[in-house]
Amino acid sequence: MSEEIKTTEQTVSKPAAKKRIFSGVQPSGLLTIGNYIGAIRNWKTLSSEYDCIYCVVDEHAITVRQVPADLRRRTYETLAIYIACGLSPEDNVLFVQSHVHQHAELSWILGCYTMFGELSRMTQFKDKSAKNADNINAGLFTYPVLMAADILLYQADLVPVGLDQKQHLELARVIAERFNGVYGDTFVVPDGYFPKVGMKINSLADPTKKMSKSDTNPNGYVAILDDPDTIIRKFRRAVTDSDTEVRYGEGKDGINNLMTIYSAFTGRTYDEIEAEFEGKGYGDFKNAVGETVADGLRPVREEFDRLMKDKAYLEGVMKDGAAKASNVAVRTLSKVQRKLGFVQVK
Ligand code: AQP
Repeated sequence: MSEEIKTTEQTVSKPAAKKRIFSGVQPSGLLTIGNYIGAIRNWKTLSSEYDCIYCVVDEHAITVRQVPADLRRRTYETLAIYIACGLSPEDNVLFVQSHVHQHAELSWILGCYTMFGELSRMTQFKDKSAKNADNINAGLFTYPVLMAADILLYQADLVPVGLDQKQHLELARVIAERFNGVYGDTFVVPDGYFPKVGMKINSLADPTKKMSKSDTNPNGYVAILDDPDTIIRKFRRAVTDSDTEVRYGEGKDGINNLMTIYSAFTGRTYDEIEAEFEGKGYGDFKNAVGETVADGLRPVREEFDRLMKDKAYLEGVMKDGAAKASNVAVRTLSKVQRKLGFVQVK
């Protein structure tokens, strides 16, 4: 069963029953519970309902200097985390961005349909430029164009991301609409999918800022692979306020953040959490959050350890995933090139 999406020059076959999802994580550090709650956990939930393509976006990672050996190791690790979080390679396309060269090619083309002013307004560019003042490279500036290429290449209907990527996703929609406006329907205009709880998990060291895997302060983030003692210790140290009541409210960024994390791991509402910790202090609450997160991540860590011992298996997944992804990517890029007037010889 397939539905034909009409374009001016060609029809693209897509399954009628299942819409397509694309998302990815940069192997730019140890994946955090921000990546987990804001993104990967939801990918698993969506996996049965959608046709899912999940990528390790290594080309994005080099917008910030990476140590080659670390980048290589983290690429394997990120893929292993995807699988350990329950994304089976049989039911999802799992691959590495640099293995499908069409991402970079489409990115160049889309860059010619993206305005300098649009990219200048991206808050992530401003934040990352401030953090990497000695390396404000053009890739950091055009990062959202590559992200648009990632998504549009697969004609994705839905993109599950955290709040920090909302602005980039909106730009991807603008680029798709602009291109479609000039050349006729070419790209599916994607919608964002944002989690109900945990759209933005904040740093434990500074709860007014997003938790980031590239944070230079390891107490700011909890890595998915941190051992249980480390996780519990980091939560015990989490910055809160001078109040003592576990209650969600204004001026309580630290507690609000911990309640969001606890809610994401237990499924409990804020009201239920307040009731659970009524009459108890922050210390008890922090311990409970730490233990719950450590327990929740234990199966992921164990499966990760098992997978990392089998590099050949991971490489097989990468190869197979890249072949499947390429099948779609080739078709989209060729359509785009034809529409642009590039000569194609067979
Ligand atoms: N703190 C967060 N809360 C909720 N969602 C988050 N995501 C990242 N951090 C949080 C979501 O995870 C997905 C992958 O993100 P990414 O690795 O591609 O880049 P990022 O958003 O820049 O994440 P980091 O951890 O902050 O990476 P670095 O430090 O390398 O820049 C996205 O869906 C993102 O929304």
